[in-house]
Amino acid sequence: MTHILYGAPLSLYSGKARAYLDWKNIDYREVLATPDIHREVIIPNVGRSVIPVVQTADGSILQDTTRIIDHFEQSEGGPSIYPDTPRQRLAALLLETFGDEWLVIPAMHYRWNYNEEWVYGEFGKTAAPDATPDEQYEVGKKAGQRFRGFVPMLGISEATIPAIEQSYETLLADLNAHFSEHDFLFGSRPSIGDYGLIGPLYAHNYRDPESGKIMERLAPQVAAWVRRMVEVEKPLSGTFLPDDDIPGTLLPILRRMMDEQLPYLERVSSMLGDWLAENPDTELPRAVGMADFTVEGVTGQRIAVPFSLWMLQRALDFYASLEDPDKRECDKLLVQIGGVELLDLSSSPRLTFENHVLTAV
Ligand SMILES: N[C@@H](CCC(=O)N[C@@H](CS)C(=O)NCC(=O)O)C(=O)O
Repeated sequence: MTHILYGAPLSLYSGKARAYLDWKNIDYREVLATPDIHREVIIPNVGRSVIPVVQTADGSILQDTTRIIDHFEQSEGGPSIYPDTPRQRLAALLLETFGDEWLVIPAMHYRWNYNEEWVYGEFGKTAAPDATPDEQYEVGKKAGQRFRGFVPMLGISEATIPAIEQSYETLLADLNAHFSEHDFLFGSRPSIGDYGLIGPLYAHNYRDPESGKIMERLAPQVAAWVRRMVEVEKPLSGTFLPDDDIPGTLLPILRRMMDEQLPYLERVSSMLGDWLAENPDTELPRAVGMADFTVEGVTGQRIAVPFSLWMLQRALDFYASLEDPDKRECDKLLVQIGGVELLDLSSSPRLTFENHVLTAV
């Protein structure tokens, strides 16, 4: 029996998992996550409706792309998407957090403000694969409402949209410059950072037609990188750059993360601390309130998501595991990207993510 990926073509995190499984040359088949699959497989095993989910050949259920990736990194061995060297590995983990937890803002903005009618059809193709296009549109309109409802919660509003677009277009220009020189973030092999970025940059910002046109027009090298990521020609191949090199073209991208996402993560950390003090022994909610965030000088409010801190904790744990000389090298990188305060977040409430549940310990 092979492994099964329950996912969908329009799903951000399914794209991340699929691209990784293909590069890792995993023997799997993808099954569309229809309402029946949610009811019969996903909800009973994971406790909520979420994709992607992997059922391994021995029947274990994996949810969350990071968990899925780490499972196969361990079980398969072989070439790894985690660089061995300190600066590259830290930067890769940070960029996974940036892609997974921050670029969902431009992803959802462009999807819902430029592709709304089209995407209802896509929701319908997942919810009712055998229906006619008209029926799919109607079914999809209902199914998509839940996701449309996330848009304001993510901080996407009339006031913030011009800043979100300015930020995204500059990010595209920065990534375009990088991918003009390198196949992937750290050389000729994709890293965990590439997989973080591919979620939003494939399913939403490349595959959604209007968003894809914007990417092709402004950043053709980014579109070419998306194709390299999702149409895997040489699994398990390539190398990371020698000497733990962080190409200069990555610095503006890391700086953007520190400028935009880090202050937000600091607020979420402090709000989580307050929430835990007031709600001892209570299961963590998905959001612990609304937090300010600022993009290109414009401030909005978005849900304060503790899960984002769990993603960051992976990078901080890696830093903490390093010996002093390697830490000093990473410190220099953090100075270069304006991210020294990142290390203060190591005193953030500690989180675990076990059995599909996020818990403060
Ligand atoms: N961090 C998770 C996120 C999974 C996720 O949010 N998936 C989306 C679809 S791409 C979903 O099912 N959202 C519905 C929900 O969470 O309520 C991962 O990496 O797998």
